[in-house]
Amino acid sequence: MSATATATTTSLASGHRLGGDEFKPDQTLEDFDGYKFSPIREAQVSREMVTRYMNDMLYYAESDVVIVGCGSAGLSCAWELSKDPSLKIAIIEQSVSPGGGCWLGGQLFSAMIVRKPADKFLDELEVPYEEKENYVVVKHAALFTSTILSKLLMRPNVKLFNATAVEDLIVKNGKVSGVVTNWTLVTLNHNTQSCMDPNVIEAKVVVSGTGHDGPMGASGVKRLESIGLIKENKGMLSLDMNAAEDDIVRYTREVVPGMVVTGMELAELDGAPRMGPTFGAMLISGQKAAYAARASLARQAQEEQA
Ligand code: AHZ
Repeated sequence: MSATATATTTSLASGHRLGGDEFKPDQTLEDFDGYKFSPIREAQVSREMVTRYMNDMLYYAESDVVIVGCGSAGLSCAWELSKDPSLKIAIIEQSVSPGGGCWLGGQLFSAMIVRKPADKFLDELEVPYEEKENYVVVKHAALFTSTILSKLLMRPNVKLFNATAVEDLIVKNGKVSGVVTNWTLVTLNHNTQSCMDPNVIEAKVVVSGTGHDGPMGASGVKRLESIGLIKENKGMLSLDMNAAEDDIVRYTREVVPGMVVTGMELAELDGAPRMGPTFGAMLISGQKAAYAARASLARQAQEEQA
């Protein structure tokens, strides 16, 4: 063992930490020899996870806003809403991995195109990009997604429940008042086991951002149609980037009392064209959905006082 390694091993024992931001050219592979973790009991690990999760379930059983779907629109909505620390925000994502389609650009290529002026949203998040005349290019869509996710999850008023699916809505007197949830693995197995009942989260506002039709896509507006709260889903139209992005932002709204719809789910509801791999409309639709949710909360508070 080299003299440097001996010195570092000694300092490791006294609590010195390897790594850090700086490149240390004199540190070697041998410096990791003798690396020792603090002891832990297995039951302690279990208790730490379970108490946190159960406390979150208790706390978020009554949320101000539940966001269904953690794609680019749902994430952008959550980011905007989380700026108000008084709001309790739960995000429900059926996949283990949050982010929906925004880990990649079109046809599984890496870069993400965002048309101006939605680059302001990237500036706010400090996501770097290459500037072009009418649009910007983020070198990898995952750079946007990982940045917004990490900043969002650091906010104290946000909880992400992933691997959890929304199976239905709570509706009372024509107002959406929450969601019906289950572990996604259970949701996917309702045809193999009889009666695996779900759980519920009450919410003053539900924001549905489940994307266009697909295995679980557009599930919010499909349910609204099947229970007669909306007349019909017109179905997403063929691709037209220029028309589509403006349409999606314009259509973002509280569709029925207590339920705001954002992102590509709106294309199914309102018959908007798809835009393919340009993401600006998802970011701004998410942002507008947050404003619509806040307006709904304010209106409900007034109604309660009257
Ligand atoms: O897993 C879904 C995804 O992460 C999740 N989701 C869907 N149904 C759910 C349910 N419960 C819980 N019942 C559910 N989660 O919702 C997320 C939707 O993300 P997305 O990326 O598919 O949709 P988006 O509207 O945020 O972004 C669309 C991006 C697209 S699609 C498109 C085109 O096809 O032309 N162009 C763009 C920019």
